[in-house]
Amino acid sequence: AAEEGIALVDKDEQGVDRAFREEVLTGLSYDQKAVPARWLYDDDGSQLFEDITQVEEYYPTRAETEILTERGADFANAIGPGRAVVEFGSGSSVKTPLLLRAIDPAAYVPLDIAGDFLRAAAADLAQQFPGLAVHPVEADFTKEVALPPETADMPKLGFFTGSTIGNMVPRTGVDLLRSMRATLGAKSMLLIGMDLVKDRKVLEAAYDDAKGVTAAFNLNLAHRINRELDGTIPVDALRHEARWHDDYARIEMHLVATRDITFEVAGRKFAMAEGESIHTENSHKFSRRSAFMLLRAGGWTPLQRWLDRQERYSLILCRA
Ligand code: AVI
Repeated sequence: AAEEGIALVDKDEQGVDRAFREEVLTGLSYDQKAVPARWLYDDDGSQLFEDITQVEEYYPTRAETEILTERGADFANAIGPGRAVVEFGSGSSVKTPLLLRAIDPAAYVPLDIAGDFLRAAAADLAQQFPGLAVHPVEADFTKEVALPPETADMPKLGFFTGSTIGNMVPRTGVDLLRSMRATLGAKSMLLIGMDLVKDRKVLEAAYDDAKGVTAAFNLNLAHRINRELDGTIPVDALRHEARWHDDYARIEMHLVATRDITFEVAGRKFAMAEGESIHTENSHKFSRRSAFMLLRAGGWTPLQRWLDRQERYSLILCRA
């Protein structure tokens, strides 16, 4: 059964996430304004991201689901039963049942920063797998996380889907992989999704869908800043933009000012000239070599790699 979960997010007396305030204020004071992408995921943002995974142009979720659906026997062989599956940034955990059914784990530990969303999803999953111990942990998984004591003696399998590693610059990605290794322990494995470099038109469309769901996801960050940090950002003066940056092999999301604006956040004043932007997300894309190099730098040895039929996306199994 799902537990209440352990709250590990640091909030002040007003319930404001301290790290959110610090990182927004710092990021808005840069020449190129930037807010780390993890702040896109409050409860509304997490729901909007789930909506993105359903839009026509956004292929990564479908490609990854296809691999998880069709390669169950491979995973069972390569991973074996009895592990505690630790899912980093579990969200609504829609892909999780595919893996759990394939490998027969001893426990499931979803980690996510969006607490309400996490607990609802964990309860749902516990219902689908009545015999499985489910221990949700509300945590910022960019740092080492203390796992529930019930899982102490079980070998772990980290599960990090969706190519979320691509949302980090390589240096941060390496730090995260190393934290994961510290969280999971010496005998652990990691199954990680990594999206592949491809035609830039396909990539730009995936991050700027015709229905405007990705735009709403990006703009939600400005709404969140206004809601949680006493912000006065005129959201109607911002537009969503997705740009491919070839040297960095990444899609960048920006909120671009459509006119000169001034606003306040947490009592501090900011200004943006027309055309200036807040950089809100990077989504790096990988080749086989660049993926393996990043994983090795993070302390993981790649063992096996699977692609979807159209070869747009990869799932890679590593050992610590
Ligand atoms: C969660 N992450 C891997 C998504 C991505 O593809 O970079 C977030 C996203 N941003 C816009 N669309 C999807």
